[in-house]
Amino acid sequence: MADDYALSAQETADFHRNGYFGPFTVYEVDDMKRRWRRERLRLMDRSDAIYQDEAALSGNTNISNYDRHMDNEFLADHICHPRIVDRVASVLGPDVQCWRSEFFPKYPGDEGTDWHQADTFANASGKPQIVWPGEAKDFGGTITVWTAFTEANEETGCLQFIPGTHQTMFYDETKRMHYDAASINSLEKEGVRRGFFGYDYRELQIDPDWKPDESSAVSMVMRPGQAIMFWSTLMHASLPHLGNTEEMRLGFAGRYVPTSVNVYPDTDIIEEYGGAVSLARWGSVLVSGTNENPHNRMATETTRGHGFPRRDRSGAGASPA
Ligand SMILES: O=C(O)CCC(=O)C(=O)O
Ligand SMILES: [Fe+2]
Repeated sequence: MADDYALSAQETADFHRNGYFGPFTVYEVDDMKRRWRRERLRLMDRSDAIYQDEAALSGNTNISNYDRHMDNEFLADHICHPRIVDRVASVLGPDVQCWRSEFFPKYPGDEGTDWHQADTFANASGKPQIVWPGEAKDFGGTITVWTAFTEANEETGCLQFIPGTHQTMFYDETKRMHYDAASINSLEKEGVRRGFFGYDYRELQIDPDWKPDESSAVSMVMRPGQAIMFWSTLMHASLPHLGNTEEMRLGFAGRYVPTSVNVYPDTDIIEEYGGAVSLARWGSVLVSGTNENPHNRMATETTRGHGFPRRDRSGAGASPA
């Protein structure tokens, strides 16, 4: 393919060692800023969003930020972007689905996100949201591609990673956390204001006395339009927004797994972050290859009839030197 963005052998090796790859450019800075000025206004109209339940509409729960690629054309094209999908497919294989997208806003003064790892994503809901087949069942996770729609730096609240931590879970997602909306923006950990959207992620620690090795943490400073891909099982967090600038920090995360993974098995609602929504209009998006998994429901177009542009990587080989 002329425009093949697959990872090189060296980049793939780096990804497997560190648990992340990037940042890499999806849009040039000015292009991203121009697009976001337009899309942020369009997104205020939720009339075709797939979650119309009261909890989603109230806007005080994370669920209101889920899966807007299902009604917004820019986000639909974004999760299918060749610069993202080729890189993800070079790790996951040719048959890839995007099962969730989420906005992560940090407004001036907001706390950072707690250190955490996610394997099945039962962390907040209590039910596994992704289940890998066979041998991989005990250890799965998803590849998240987090794109900075605005400046993400140590003042606005960039992501932080602890490289190489993606192979061992320090949290048990079968334990329960307790949601308390009043705890938002009120907790401090090791001198940094961090929380988990109304939960305290430390409640899931396997060893209550363990602490993440923050001395090894690296900050992922990103310009608007840059993206980073990482295993959800990598130890990750974000810094608080210090409020030195009025611009919010906004990340948009797409979550990807092979089509062989079962998504939302045995459930027709998502219940977490103090809200619940029906999955009646949800579908996974096949971003590359084919789906032969009868358990998964695929959406072929947005609720406004825009088709998801699928990547076909079957003919992709090594790029000519
Ligand atoms: O943006 C953040 O603060 C957290 C993002 C995150 O945890 C994720 O994308 O999985
Ligand atoms: Fe996360």
